[in-house]
Amino acid sequence: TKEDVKSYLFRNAFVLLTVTAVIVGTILGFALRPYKMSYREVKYFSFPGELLMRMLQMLVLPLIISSLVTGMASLDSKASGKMGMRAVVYYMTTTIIAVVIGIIIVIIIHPGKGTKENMHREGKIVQVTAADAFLDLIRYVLSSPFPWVCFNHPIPLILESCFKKYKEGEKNHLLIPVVPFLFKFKTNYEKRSFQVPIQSNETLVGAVINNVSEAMETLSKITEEMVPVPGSVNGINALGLVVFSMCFGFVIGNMKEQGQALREFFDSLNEAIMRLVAVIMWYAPLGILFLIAGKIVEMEDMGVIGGQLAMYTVTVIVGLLIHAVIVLPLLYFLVTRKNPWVFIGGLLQALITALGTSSSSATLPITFKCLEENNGVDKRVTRFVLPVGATINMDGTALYEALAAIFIAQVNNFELNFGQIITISITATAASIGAAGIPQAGLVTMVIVLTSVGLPTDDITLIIAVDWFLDRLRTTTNVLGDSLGAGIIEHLSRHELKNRDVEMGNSVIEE
Ligand code: DAS
Repeated sequence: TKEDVKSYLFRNAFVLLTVTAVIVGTILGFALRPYKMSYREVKYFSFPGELLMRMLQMLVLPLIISSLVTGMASLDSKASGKMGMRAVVYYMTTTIIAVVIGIIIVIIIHPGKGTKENMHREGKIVQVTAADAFLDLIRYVLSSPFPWVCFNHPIPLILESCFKKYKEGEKNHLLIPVVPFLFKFKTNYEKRSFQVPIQSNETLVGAVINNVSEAMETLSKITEEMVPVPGSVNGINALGLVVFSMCFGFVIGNMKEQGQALREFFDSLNEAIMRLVAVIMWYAPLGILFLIAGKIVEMEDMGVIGGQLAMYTVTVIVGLLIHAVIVLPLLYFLVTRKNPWVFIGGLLQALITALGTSSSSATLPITFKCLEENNGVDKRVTRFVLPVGATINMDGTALYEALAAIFIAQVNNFELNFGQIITISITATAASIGAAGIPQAGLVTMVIVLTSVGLPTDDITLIIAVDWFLDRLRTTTNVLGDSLGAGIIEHLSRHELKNRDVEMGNSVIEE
């Protein structure tokens, strides 16, 4: 019908606008570089981009809560259990595949040449035994499955002091001295006193929050500070909030009439937030344009980036492309027998937003919109899996961390044995789960991977120059992984969803 044609054009005009924004932003950025803007000028110039970032951040918190509560409330325990299992299996499988791709690619291309001369660095390698590495790993897994350490620009400052301290420590090959230090550094630096889980028990206890508003406050801190604040570091308890929202949703889902008011409240809250998202989406192209242009204006001169770093960048791009363009679409096709490219086409706005913001969390509102509206994914699935996926499922980050660790080994002429490569794959997986969905979080959790095999953590500084760029690419891969995952999980859960529909008389959940 005429209406259909109109809405089709409307949607495509929007995609076109977003793509144009990326192109214009890139051109504008390069065109303005010769003018060598000051830090202050760049800040003013990037203002429209920062505005977009803040608008998205504003919605993330209520979106996570309302979507998880309504998502859980709309499923019965059997369906949510099964869906949860499928999500976990999907997350683990794709993350491990990503890590393997990263490792294979970096070994084949071999971007690191065994000399750090032209990389202006010298560092000593701390040898660790296999037993030490194993202990590290166990301790890491036990002590901080979700170390919500969040860093912002300029990272070198923070890392440098961390590593200095780290080197002075007695057991300098162990990770343990580093993690508490990161947190301590955070507290000293900011003189803020909110709790950060450090020990295993604290992390686990932290999953049960004792104060909802406090947990929300810490979560909003992270998003608030995604706007670069020099040297800011933050810890949050998002896990607690996720767990609370899920429990709450589960309970009101089982409350029959008594729960009706709350179900309707959260449903309507979710709906209201999504309407705000729809408005923001119209502003998104402009914001993305300035986010990209601003970043290009302020980035370091490309001439500084040496041959090895250029090779490394290419290697990461190849790895991410293989995962995002071949593996994930193929997996989607094999499971659903549907055309993955049609699905990915519907996600374009979310992918470009991820590219512009380098944050899966900030992209979350747009991801919701694309999946539900363009791809028609069941809301019970998106609400249930997206908030969790955006925090723990990071294929791009996992691939990147394994690849970067091996690159650093190559640069140091450090022969990795098979056991160490396995250790890297396990810690890279853990580090990607632990990384928060904010800009450059993966760079920080990489400390875990490097320490596990005794590589010098100082060498993270070798790759910082290109990280802002690679971060955008891995974030896009992360968002793609979450989204295709939602499609796959919906397909696998179709029977449970249908049964539930029948049970609920087909009208309770959706409009
Ligand atoms: N940029 C992060 C994200 O939002 C993760 C990372 O730094 O790797 O996905």
